[in-house]
Amino acid sequence: MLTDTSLDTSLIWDGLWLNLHIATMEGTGYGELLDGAIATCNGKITWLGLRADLPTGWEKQSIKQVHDCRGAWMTPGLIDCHTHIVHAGNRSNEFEARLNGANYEDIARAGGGIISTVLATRAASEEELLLQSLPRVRSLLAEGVTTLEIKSGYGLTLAAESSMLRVARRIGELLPVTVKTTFLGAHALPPEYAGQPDAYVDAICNEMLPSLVAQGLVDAVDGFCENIGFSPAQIERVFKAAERLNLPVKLHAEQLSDQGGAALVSRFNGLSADHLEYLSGSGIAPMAEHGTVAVLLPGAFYFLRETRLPPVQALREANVPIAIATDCNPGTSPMTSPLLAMNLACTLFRLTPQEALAGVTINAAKALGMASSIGSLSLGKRADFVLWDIDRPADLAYAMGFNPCRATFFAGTLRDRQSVLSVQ
Ligand code: DI6
Ligand code: FE
Repeated sequence: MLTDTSLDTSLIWDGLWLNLHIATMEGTGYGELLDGAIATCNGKITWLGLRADLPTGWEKQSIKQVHDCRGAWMTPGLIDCHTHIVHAGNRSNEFEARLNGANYEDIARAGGGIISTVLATRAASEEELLLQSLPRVRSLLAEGVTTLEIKSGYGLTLAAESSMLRVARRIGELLPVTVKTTFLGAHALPPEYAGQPDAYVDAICNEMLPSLVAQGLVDAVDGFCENIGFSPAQIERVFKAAERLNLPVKLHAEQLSDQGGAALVSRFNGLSADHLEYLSGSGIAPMAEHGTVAVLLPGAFYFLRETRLPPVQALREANVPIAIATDCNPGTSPMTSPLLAMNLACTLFRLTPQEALAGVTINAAKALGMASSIGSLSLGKRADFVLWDIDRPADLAYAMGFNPCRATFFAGTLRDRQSVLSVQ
């Protein structure tokens, strides 16, 4: 008869990690297991606990790989739940021009702004887009990212949006990382539709989205609800089209002004409302009610030198989960470091280091609708995890520009640097 702690011999472990501390991100705080142990089988977590509680007799099992982690800390693989990482060119020229005194109009007249990225992205072949995007993705991977969301939105025609999304899918095939794609056709008004935003929204709803879905390129639908983007009524039409196709929605909401975007996306049971600097109380209650995650993007706040802070304390009080992402994009957040995003979330938004880590793990998983399979370390979840050379979890949010990632395991398998770097 087996006792509670003895090894169930029908259970085969193919990996075991010992001599480590684990931030499971389950339960309260970091869900710490000091001197913990974790075992996997077929890419999933099959045992997790204190080393002292390992089932007796485990040493007699033939385990393919036993990893001596020499005192490292383990966290779940990091999740970047909001990026525009596939795009061509960059806008450092505008950055420099602005710092030399140019104003918005000068830059627009010189063909700058978001449309310059649209034109560069349209002009690039898929191969070029991939080659330009891979180094940015590698930068995320070097800091332990195992799941990544990638938005379209710099194509704004069916052909160019599908190219962006195909490149996003290709990244997930070439590299050991899970990619979730998001159709962001309602990002900006393409020049061909100048003065006719509703006609463009018709094209999004009736032509672009259905075709992209038929090609298997869309996991979720997003929009930019703003004075300089699309109105709540236009976004609602896009969301209804998504709903007809059974796709989850999310929204760039309340970044520059309060448009009621967070309430709108919540009404559609949206996965997340993102940015939220101008969010008011009337948007928070619906988010709490519908389980819509608040995705904060401190890179854009920093780069735009925004001063209005997202209502972090009110979000906490309403129990709205808070995620953190890089928003990697060439215009407002040219950032490819989730660790820096964590640091900025703490210094600028006053998140705690624990909240920042939850923001790039369990709450980012919720923002992607994937919390049942990733985002924390618990039985049955995928064995995506990172080993860090740190003294305590707060080090991840504390340091600026230092990467203590020793190793990343994707579905239980070591993701060695060579395989990540050699992909062309
Ligand atoms: N909000 C932003 O900050 C970016 N997109 C969005 O919806 C800006 C993107 C760009 O300027 O290229
Ligand atoms: Fe964004």
